[in-house]
Amino acid sequence: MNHRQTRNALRARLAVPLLSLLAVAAGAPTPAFASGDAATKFNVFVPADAMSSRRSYLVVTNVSPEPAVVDIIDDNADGDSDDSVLGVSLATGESYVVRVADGAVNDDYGGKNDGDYFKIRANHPVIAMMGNASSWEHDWVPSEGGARGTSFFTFSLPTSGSKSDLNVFSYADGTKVSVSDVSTNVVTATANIDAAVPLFTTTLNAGEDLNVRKHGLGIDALTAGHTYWVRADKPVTMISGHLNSLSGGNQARDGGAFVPSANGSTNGSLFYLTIPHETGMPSEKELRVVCPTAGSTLRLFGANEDSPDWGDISVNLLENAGQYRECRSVSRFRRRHKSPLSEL
Ligand SMILES: [Ca+2]
Ligand SMILES: [Ca+2]
Ligand SMILES: [Ca+2]
Ligand SMILES: [Ca+2]
Repeated sequence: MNHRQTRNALRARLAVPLLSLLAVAAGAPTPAFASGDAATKFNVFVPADAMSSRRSYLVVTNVSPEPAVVDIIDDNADGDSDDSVLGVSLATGESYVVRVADGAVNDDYGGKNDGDYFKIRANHPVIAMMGNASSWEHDWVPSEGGARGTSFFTFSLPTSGSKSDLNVFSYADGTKVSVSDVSTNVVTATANIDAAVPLFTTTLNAGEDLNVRKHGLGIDALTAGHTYWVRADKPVTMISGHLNSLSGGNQARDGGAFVPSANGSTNGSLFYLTIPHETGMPSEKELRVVCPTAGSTLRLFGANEDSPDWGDISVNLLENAGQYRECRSVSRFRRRHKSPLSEL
C-alpha cells in the first residue's frame, strides 16, 4: 500500500459523520445548566466497576483562574470513609484523582464492591468526573463557565486499549482552537498552565469539528495520566474519552452523554455532535431527542469530512410536549439517503 492509499485508508476509518440537530419549537426553551457544569458543591455516587482491570475513578479538577481548596468526603453511611481528602489545594487545571479501590478499603470489584457516595465542597468552581479505566466511554467536558466556553481542562484516565480522544465543535467561523499538555506530574495530576506544551492548533468554521472536518485531529491524542488544556478564541463545546481509534484494539463503543446545545445548556434548538461507536460498526449509533415543547419540528442533518455541505437525514414533527424521536441504527438511513450521506 503506497502512501496515498495508506492515507486514504486512514481517512476512511476516521470518517465519523458529523451530525447537526435543529429543533424549532413553538416557544423559547427555558434556560438550563448543562449536566456536569462547574460548581462548588457536588453530591455524587461512584459505583464499583464489574471488572478488576477497569477500576472506578472520581476526578475533581479546578477550572477556576484562582487556586481552589477542596474537600472530597467519602460518606461513612456505608461503613467506610477511607477515600476522604480534606483541604486539598488545587492550582488552575490541577486534578485530585480518587481510585476507590485504593485506601484502607477496596470499594471496587474484588473487595467490598459497594462504591462510594462522595460530597465535594470547594471555595471556587471545580468540575467532577467519574469514570473507569475503560476505552468504552466518553462525555462532554464542562468549561470554566458552562458546557460552551473558551477554556477546558481534562484529565485523561487509564484506558483498556486505544488512547483517549478529544473533539471540539465550533459555533462561529474562524474560531481558533489550541490543545496543550499541561501535565507536570503524571502520577498526582498536577498541572502548570505556564508550562503548557502545545500539541496542535487549528481554525474551525461554524459547525466544524476536529475529528471529522480536520481529518482525525484529536484522535488518539491523549496519554493516560496527563492533563490537557483546550483554549478557543470564541465559545466552543468539547467531548473527550473514546471517540475513535487509529490503532484499533479495545476502543470507542457504548457510553452515552447529554449533548450541549449551541447556547451551552442541554436544552436548546441547535446541536452539533458525533456519535462515538466501534469502528466499522455504525449500526451501534443511537440518538434520542426529547422535545419539551409541543409542536416542535426536528431536523437531523449529516456531513462527512470530504463533504462541506450538510444534507438532510430526517425531518419530524413532534406534536406533543415530552415526545421523543429515537434514531437507532443510524446506518438504516443509507437506504433512504444516498450521497453525500453514504457514511451514515
Ligand atoms: Ca463510603
Ligand atoms: Ca471508600
Ligand atoms: Ca477505597
Ligand atoms: Ca464504600
